[in-house]
Amino acid sequence: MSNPVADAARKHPPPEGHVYTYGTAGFRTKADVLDSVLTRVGLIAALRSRKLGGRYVGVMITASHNPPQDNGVKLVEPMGDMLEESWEAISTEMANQTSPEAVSEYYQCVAEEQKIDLSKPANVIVARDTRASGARLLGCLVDGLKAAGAEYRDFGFLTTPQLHYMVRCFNTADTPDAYGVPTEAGYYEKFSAAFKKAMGSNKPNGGLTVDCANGVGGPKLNELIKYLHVTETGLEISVVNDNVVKPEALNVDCGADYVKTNQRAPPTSKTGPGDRCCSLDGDADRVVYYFKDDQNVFRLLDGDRIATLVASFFGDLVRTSGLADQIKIGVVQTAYANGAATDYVEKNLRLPVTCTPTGVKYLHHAAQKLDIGVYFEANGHGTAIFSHSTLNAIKNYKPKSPSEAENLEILRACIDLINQAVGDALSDFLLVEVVLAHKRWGPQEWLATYTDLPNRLLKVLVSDRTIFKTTDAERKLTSPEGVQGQIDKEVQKFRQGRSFARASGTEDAVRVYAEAATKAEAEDLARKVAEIVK
Ligand code: NG1
Ligand code: ZN
Repeated sequence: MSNPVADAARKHPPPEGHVYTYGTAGFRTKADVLDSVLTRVGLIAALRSRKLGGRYVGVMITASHNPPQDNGVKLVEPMGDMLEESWEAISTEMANQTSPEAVSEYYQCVAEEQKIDLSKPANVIVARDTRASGARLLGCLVDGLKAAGAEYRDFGFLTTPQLHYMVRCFNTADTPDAYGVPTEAGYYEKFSAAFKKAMGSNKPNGGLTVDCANGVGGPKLNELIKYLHVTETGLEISVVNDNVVKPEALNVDCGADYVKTNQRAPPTSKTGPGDRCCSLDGDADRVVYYFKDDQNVFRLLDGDRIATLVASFFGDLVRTSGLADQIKIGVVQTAYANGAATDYVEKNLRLPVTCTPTGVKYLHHAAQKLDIGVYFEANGHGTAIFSHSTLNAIKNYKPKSPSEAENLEILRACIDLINQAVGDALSDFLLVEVVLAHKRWGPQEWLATYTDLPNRLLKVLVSDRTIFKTTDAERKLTSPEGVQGQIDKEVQKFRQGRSFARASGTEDAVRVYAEAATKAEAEDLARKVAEIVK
């Protein structure tokens, strides 16, 4: 009897002895060991869609900010959320089946356990970033999708957030919650129209340079710019590092991760003092801002800064539109948020802060509990989301004065400007531009809101990172025994010291973060803690 699932698995056998894990960013590793994983992800995507009654699920092939020779794949739920946790485990188990027969058996077993009717339709939307390995991996994925009898649409190159957008659009089409037109043009039209409305009569102060990490964000931003009409909005954007013809240049000496980790501008940067710059990562779901001050010193405005800027703006808008007693705003951060940012939100903005483990899905879930949840990782990954009742309150509110009406219009436009499916670097930087224009702020005024505590992030190679277990939103180690005690002892010796260590979910390493009163102390504390975990 023919067995297309086993046949597909046979065509793409796994390398011997490799163990795969569906981590915080899906499967991610060297591209040359991913063929078998992609085929199996095709099978899982079909199962997941069938489990959800044939709703569209997404598959994105990307390794984000990681080096050009890496790649990865992640699944997207119908509303654009990250894959449900129990299915992460199913995906991991599927990826680690070795023989074709075992793959086919496991496929049947999931169908049975999950009560999935395999004869029902499955719908999958696929896209990839610009990595050289993407085309080959797409082929492997399609073999899995076809073997499972799924209908699929391949959107070619998209940013990760564009793929999330498409998935949400397809699933909400012809409903009152219709998210947008599920085409690339639909995406550009939606966000550019919202940007123009949110800007109102305000004009940006000077141009913006966007570093696209030589990734898929480059061509997509160039496309978006055509819809933004600089003559209308006054936003002059210069796009740099948008070379996708040379895939080996991806994320190399440029991009959001380079800027955040090295705390410096890409070496190719040619901007002058006070010029606003931002950097996207390789799949354009992260953005960080920066500029050179009058002394030519590099100044970073990272994800924490974007969160504080956006939260304070929404706070103002909610108040000035007359909705303050109906809508509460909160900020969600991870342990990597700068202590000064947390302090600023709690003490100056007087908003509650929730701390979650690393990984957007945790932040997203925490933000879903708030009326307006602003969540950003320090590395620039994030967005703001609005609860259903908040959206209704904003939609139905009858303004009591022309000024309330004007602010309400801006608030409504901001909701459309934010990609609520997932953090989106393109939509996020447009929102930042809106806020700066409304506040009539340059980067210097933004920076002046609070002073970051000096900090240092180190990557420590250990023989087995799985022994590092944490609690308290990853801020304390419970294993190996005794290590946390040693860290605490070290931290106490430093003024304004804070440090923690956790196993990375995307790389084979332990990350150590430290902050303290001075740069030298932060570096010293990070090194001491790194010695402890080594
Ligand atoms: P890991 O490798 O688990 O630290 C990194 C980032 C996360 C998140 C994921 C997914 C840091 C310290 N960690 O996770 O914030 O963005 O990658 O891309 O930046
Ligand atoms: Zn990314």
